Amino acid sequence: SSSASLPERDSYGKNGFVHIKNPHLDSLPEDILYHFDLGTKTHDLPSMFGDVKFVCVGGSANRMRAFALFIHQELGLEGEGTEVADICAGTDRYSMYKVGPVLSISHGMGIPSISIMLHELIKLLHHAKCRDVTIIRIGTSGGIGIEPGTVVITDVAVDSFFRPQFEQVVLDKVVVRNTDLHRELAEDLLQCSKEIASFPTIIGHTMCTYDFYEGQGRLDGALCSFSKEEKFEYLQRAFTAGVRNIEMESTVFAAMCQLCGLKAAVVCVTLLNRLEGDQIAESHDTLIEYQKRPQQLIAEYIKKQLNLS
Ligand code: R2B
Ligand code: URA
Repeated sequence: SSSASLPERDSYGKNGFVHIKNPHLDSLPEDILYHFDLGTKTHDLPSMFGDVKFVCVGGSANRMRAFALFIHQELGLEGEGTEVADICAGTDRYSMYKVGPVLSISHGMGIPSISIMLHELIKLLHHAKCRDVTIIRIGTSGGIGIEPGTVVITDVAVDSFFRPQFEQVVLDKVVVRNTDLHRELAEDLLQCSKEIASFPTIIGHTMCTYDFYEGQGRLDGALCSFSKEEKFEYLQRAFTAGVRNIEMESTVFAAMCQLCGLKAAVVCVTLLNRLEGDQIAESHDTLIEYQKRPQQLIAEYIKKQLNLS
């Protein structure tokens, strides 16, 4: 049909439930969420997860554990946060922590890794009958033409050609999906950043690539098939197209969350300015401090939503 080439997209849920767009799922006698080591027969997912309202995801298992401990402290919950246990301890693919209404999960690096996690997470939220869930990716990125340490809230994720879309290969066809993020959520997060005001925060486009080195125009990989001039010409064009940072998960994250009716945001700190270099050379302590910035912003947002601040 004539609409076949239009990107797939959806509007946000009418009843607040996640949308599972798979007619085959209902006929499964049991759903095993293999990479989480959870399942519908082995676990009571509604009682374990039914009260989840905020899901925060990020690449590293350690950082997502640190985020869970931090949010425990910020929400003023009882007990020692140190006892927060990894719900996915039966697998070392992903880590998952639950702190009150907040779920903190790692997704590894790159589109395939986060995509597997999101399939199982979205099914988990569905099986658990969660409603009105907001999902936020808190991550790291390379900035373009902005001060290192700046936090970028993504308005739209773009691919390596600066197109606002994600191409999913399904069987032997390419399905094109829209990668807009939730505009109002992005604005609310920017407002929160103004209230904290301890680091620069902007809204901009985020470019998502399949590689950290050549795929992001780096001159310092094991392979490099372009000149320094070509690198700068490409990054300059990205900047002109509105791209302010580069990472490796935002397009599939935006596409899947939107199709499943999840209100989603991407909030990444920039570790360097790619117009100044390719290597991440800041001190360990500086990098640790930078990585806390998206966490501080999201903690503030969640507290506001829960009327705790
Ligand atoms: C940001 O940082 C990782 C690469 O260093 C990757 O997961 C990403 O998106
Ligand atoms: N993550 C990326 O994907 N790129 C960077 O330059 C830094 C972190």
